[in-house]
Amino acid sequence: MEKTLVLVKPDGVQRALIGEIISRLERRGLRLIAAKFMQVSQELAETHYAIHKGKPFYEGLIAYITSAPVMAMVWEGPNAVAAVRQTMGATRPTEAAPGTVRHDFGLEVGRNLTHASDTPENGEKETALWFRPEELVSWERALDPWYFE
Ligand code: D4T
Repeated sequence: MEKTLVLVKPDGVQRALIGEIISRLERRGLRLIAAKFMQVSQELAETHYAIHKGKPFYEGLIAYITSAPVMAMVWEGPNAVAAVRQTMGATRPTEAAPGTVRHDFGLEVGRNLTHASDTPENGEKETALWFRPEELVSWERALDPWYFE
């Protein structure tokens, strides 16, 4: 089953939107398999955002993600990566479609509330970066056949 890392970033945590965001993913039919509320270390932030090192927004991005706790989660499901990115909306909230998390709650790219893996490969890599294997819970929901074909 495809996996994706989802972070409710510090602005989402401070604005008490953890429940709203989890609720949208649950209602979509995705299955939660790991979660932890944590303060992100400088080292983890730099590894996670290594691809952006050197870009003008990099320092601000690291400061933002380490500024308060995050809710880190792994969700799985068919096409989980595309489904979650669709639920979150475009990176820039003013370009996100109405009904998405970033449209409904955001204004600025540097306060865009969530992170979600952008490819299935990165879903696997980011899951391994943020969670130890024993933190992933393999389980079946009683209603899985009503969500998954
Ligand atoms: P994340 O990784 O946070 O889910 O964002 P996206 O996958 O949607 O977008 P991204 O990797 O292009 O950007 C990572 C992160 O950097 C911030 N950012 C981005 C920013 O502050 N200014 C910018 O101009 C861009 C492109 C927002 C998300």
